[in-house]
Amino acid sequence: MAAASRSYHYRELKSPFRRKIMPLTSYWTFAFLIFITSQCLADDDHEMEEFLKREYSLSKPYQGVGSLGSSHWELQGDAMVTTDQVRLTPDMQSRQGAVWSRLPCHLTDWEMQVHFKIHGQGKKNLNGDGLAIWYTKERAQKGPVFGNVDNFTGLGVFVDTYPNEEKHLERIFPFVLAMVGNGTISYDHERDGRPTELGGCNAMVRNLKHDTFLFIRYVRRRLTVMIDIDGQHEWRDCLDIPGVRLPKGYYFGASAITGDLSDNHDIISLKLYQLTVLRSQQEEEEEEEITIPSVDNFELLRLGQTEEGMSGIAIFFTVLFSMLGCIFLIVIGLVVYSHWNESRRKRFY
Ligand SMILES: [Ca+2]
Repeated sequence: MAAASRSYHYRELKSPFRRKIMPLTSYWTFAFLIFITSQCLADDDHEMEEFLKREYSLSKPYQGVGSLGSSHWELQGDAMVTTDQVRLTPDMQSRQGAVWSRLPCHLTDWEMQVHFKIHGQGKKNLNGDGLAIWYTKERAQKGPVFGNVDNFTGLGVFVDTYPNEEKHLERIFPFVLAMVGNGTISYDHERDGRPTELGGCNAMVRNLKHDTFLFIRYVRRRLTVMIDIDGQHEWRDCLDIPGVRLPKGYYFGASAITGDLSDNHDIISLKLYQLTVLRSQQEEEEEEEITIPSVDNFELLRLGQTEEGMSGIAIFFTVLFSMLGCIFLIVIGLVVYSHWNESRRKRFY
């Protein structure tokens, strides 16, 4: 039932939450479906409406993208616009490119639909490195994490096409993975981001004839990622994590990088929908301002914050007390030595 409610045709429906007008004869079927759906999707039982937000969306014909000031989107690095796509990197070695929204997003609940394409000459596992979709404080900076900066603040959803860590044979690549950073956590490239991953799924997305999509939904602090890569127009669950706290006012972006191995990393469209969710008065009151990204019950993030908080003040006091201790010991030593020397002299005379 859940799978059925998530299947759709792109031409008429772009989201599982798009409302349809039903003929009167279908009323009872509709009512029955609503009842069943509400029973199946315990978390989706709140009424939702969605609106495409053009200012945060990127689609053909990419008018003005990349030129100064005339678009909501900015190109960075080797990224290029063509009539059919925004090419983040070409299928060439050592390239890095990105496209970034110029506007900070202040929506509480949203949904991003990513239409992308990864293709190249490289045979299986001789291609790299993948692309990333971002909702971060930082924007338009070059770096090692799929072309973006490390120690980022916010959300990253990665389509990792190259297995750097050879040991984990049980994981099939390409692999889709989500990570939340608070500005102090590093992405472990050599381990394909495993130490900091929130969850993920494998996704055979390279060199496909049909369209491939990624769906990122952030509603009521729940992060859901789904993929549609089989050409069936059906969303497949990838990860679903409650208690994800993301501040407002961050930037959407997409980036990609190639190294010794390469691929064409293309964005065909980024469509951002605002979701209006009905909240109870109690929920509204409990809603506090989030300033640092975090994930409930996820230790790594908290550890990162503690380490950061300690580093400045703790190091200062450790050094200060160590120095005071050394001076104290030297003074005691000198006093003992002079006493011993004096008593020795007295005995000598
Ligand atoms: Ca990798």
